[in-house]
Amino acid sequence: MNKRYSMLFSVTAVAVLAATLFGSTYTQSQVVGSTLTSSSSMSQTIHEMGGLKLVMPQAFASLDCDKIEEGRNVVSFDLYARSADLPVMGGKTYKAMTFSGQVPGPTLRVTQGDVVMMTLTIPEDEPTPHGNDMHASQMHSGPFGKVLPGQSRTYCYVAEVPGTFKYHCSGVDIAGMDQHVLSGMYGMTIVDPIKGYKPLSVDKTAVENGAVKIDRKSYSADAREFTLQYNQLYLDDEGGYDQSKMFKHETTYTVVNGMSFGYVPNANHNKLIKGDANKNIFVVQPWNGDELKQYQSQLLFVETGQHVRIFIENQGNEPVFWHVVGEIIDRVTQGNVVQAKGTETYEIGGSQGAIMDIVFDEPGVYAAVNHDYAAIFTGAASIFVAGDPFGLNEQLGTNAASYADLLGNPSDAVPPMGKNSLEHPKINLHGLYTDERADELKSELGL
Ligand SMILES: [Cu+2]
Repeated sequence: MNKRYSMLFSVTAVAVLAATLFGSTYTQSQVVGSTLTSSSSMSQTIHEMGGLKLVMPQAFASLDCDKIEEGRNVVSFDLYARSADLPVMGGKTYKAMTFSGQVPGPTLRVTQGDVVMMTLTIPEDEPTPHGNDMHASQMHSGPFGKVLPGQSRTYCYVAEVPGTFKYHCSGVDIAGMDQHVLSGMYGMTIVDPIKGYKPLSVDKTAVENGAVKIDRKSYSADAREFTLQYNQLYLDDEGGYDQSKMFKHETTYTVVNGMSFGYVPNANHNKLIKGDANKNIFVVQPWNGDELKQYQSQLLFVETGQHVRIFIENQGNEPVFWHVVGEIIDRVTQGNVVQAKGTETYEIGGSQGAIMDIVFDEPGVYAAVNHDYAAIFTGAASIFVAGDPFGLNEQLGTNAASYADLLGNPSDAVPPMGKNSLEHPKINLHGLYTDERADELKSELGL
């Protein structure tokens, strides 16, 4: 468990004694919505108290934004909070809470040693305060606290440790934190190692003079990159957050980058591959059609023989048993430490990240799953297509290397560029974005 959380929750046990409590002007229904059905003692107590404020100034002094050492690169990261109804499968919507109008929130990418200057703004019309806890920092959300509607607050930290890290809303001084995070207020920070990523070597075998030998393949650190963030939705019949389901681990949907089955074929793929838009290759097809709305599913395209790096963050409440059907994960890195090589599945616990390096050798369709059947069948199956397994190049008379050139990759699975990133040939709008955010991104992406 993240040390900040373990500290918070052990403190929770003696909350009344150890914390400085204060009254809140926000009612419980404003803080947590009207869907709180559990009267579970401790979180209920925190809600009733209006939140927790932990005062430990010595242990968690933040970096003074006015006193940053010369020579450090400062990266500004501006977020705003926006509650909105966003779609889930079955033509319904749920009561989402977002950073900057999207789930997950924008991905921050920095280099080890950079200063992050994060500013959270809460618009006047937001129904509740919000906070932010960035796991790439080494201080908890207590001193940052809740930011009230109409206000903004900034804090600074040095991103000392490379890897992938969660950031998330800390609720209203922790009250409602579960609701805010499980409704969409989470995102990822990628901290690139100061010396860049390590080259990848993969041992294969080859027959030489009638004998089997190791045939080591080497790949440069430069890779085509993706981000996949896993979470759950726990919903009541009206699309509100159902805390009693969360306590019982009754997942309504499993989401990858905010959506269930967000990376499966859409009508255009079906037309190309099956010759008929309605002949679905994959049976669970949430938004089929030609309109290419931001929510419509898309596929993840890679080349064969290409170094692919996938930044994963488990934002949720359940473990992720990360597995690619038909592949072996060539390397798993956490922080800047290689944890595994040549592994079939790698477990990523809640609020934990990992960097997966894979080379897809054969053209084909590969499903990246959380190999927990409850997760697969509620949304955690994402399709990678390597090379040209359907012979589309011949059909279309193109000599593109793969479908990435023709059809493009979805914007919500593509991280900002880092020093070892290979540029995606084409990027399409795709993601759990509000219409306002989708319009902003369209102009950013030049679509
Ligand atoms: Cu929030």
